[in-house]
Amino acid sequence: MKTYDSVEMKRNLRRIFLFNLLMICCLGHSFGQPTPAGHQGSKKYRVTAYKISGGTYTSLSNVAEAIPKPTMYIPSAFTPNGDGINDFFGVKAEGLKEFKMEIYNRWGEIVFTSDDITKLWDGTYEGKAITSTDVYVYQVKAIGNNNDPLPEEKGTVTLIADGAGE
Ligand SMILES: [Ca+2]
Repeated sequence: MKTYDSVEMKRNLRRIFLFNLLMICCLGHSFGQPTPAGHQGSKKYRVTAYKISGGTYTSLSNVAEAIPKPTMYIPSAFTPNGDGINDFFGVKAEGLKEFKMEIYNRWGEIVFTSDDITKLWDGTYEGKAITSTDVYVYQVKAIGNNNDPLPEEKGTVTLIADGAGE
C-alpha cells in the first residue's frame, strides 16, 4: 500500500475523478465516492467505479492512505460555569503523536498540566473552582505523526467566571 500526504491524495483523487468522468462520457460508467476506512490519524481511500447502465461490472482502485498534516487550534477563552458551553479549555488538534500543555497563573504557578490531548482544564486549581475572571498563560509542545515537532505555542486564555451556577 502506498502512503500519500493530503495534497497528493487530493491530486490523485482528482485524477481518478477526471478519469471516471471520462469513463461516464465515453463509456457510460459512473464513479463511486472515496471510502474512508482508516484508523486514528490517517484516512484510507478506495474508489469504486461501476456501470450506470446496470450489469455487474465494478472496479476498485488500490487503497491509498492520506496522513493529515499536524494542526492545532487553541481557543482564547472559556467559561467553566457548568452550563455545558465552553466549560473546558484544551487544544483541538489533528495528526499529533505527542502533546504536552502547561497552564500558568499570573504568579507563574502551574494551575494545570496535561500530556493527554483529551484531558481538558475544567477551570479548577487545587481542586477548587476559580471564581474570578482572569487571564492564564498556556504553553503547548507537540510532535506530529510524521515525528516532526510543531512550533511551540505560547499564548493566553481568559477564564471567564460569570457567576452562573453559583
Ligand atoms: Ca460555560
